[in-house]
Amino acid sequence: MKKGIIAGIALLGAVAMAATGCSGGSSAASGGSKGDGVVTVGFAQTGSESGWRSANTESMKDAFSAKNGFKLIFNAADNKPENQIAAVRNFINQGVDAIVIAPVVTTGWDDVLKEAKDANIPVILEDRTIDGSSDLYKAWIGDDFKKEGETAGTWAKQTLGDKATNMVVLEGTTGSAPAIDRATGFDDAIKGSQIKKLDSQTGNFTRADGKTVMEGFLQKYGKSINLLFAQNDDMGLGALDAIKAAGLTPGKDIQIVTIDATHDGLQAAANGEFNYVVECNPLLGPTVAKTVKDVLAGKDVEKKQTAVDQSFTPEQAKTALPDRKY
Ligand code: GYE
Repeated sequence: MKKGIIAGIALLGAVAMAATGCSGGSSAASGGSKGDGVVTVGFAQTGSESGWRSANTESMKDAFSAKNGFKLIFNAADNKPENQIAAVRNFINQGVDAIVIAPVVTTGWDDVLKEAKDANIPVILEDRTIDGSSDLYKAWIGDDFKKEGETAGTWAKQTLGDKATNMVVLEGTTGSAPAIDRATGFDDAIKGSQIKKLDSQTGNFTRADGKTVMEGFLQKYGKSINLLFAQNDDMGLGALDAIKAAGLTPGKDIQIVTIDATHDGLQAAANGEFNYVVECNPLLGPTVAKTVKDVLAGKDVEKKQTAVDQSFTPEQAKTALPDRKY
């Protein structure tokens, strides 16, 4: 088994991945299929909360296609951890060849992942990470959420940090890795600045909740809000409605920084309504599918495979928009 440190950068499909660490091969040396050449994979998706999620689901379905030798059993858990654990148990009972999970939250995984291990079914995590032993899964493929938060926070500090600034935060799903890590990265980056956090509440990564929570912030703090950090584009887009309804101009009266860089997010930046957008690449399907095949073939795979993300000013968003795939 290879050890530690950055092993290389692989360009796989549309995503540039920086890979670190390495895990051992799978015990399923048969190549995974039950003799018919088709690899059956259960995919436990979070739900359908955002534009990012739609793009991720599409990328996964494309990569795990029949044409590529897969039978995909897809489940979306409506962002309920208990639904997702039930879906994984169901995959185990069906005897699938491999299980892919985009974990809604970081906790509660030990028992069901041990059950998968006992059943000799390899588990690959995509998108979100979990707490607990990394022996319970073969690999994780996703984005660096802490770094995304840091990038957003660094922009905020450089743009507004030397004058008294009142910030509100729309958090993602409580207990999810991106909500936890983006907050940590952002808060670290604004340390020593004059940015004060007035309030921080979950908007569950959705437009509807982003709007409702922003309405509450505006009622409570009125015009004293200068900065909004929305942990994803969708909540920021929902907040735009609330800000306009309050008679304020987004991007001017309230500066806005978001994460994801979906087409709609970049469009809001190009319109001058978002001031800065940090990318989180959802096109992980090809890398996940390759990793599943390698694990089932008994090959060593990189344990941690991280997509490389960019960030966009309004001008850069205008340039990027025509080629944006999601
Ligand atoms: O930022 C958000 C989605 O886990 C990185 O989940 C993902 C996040 C993404 O709903 O839009």
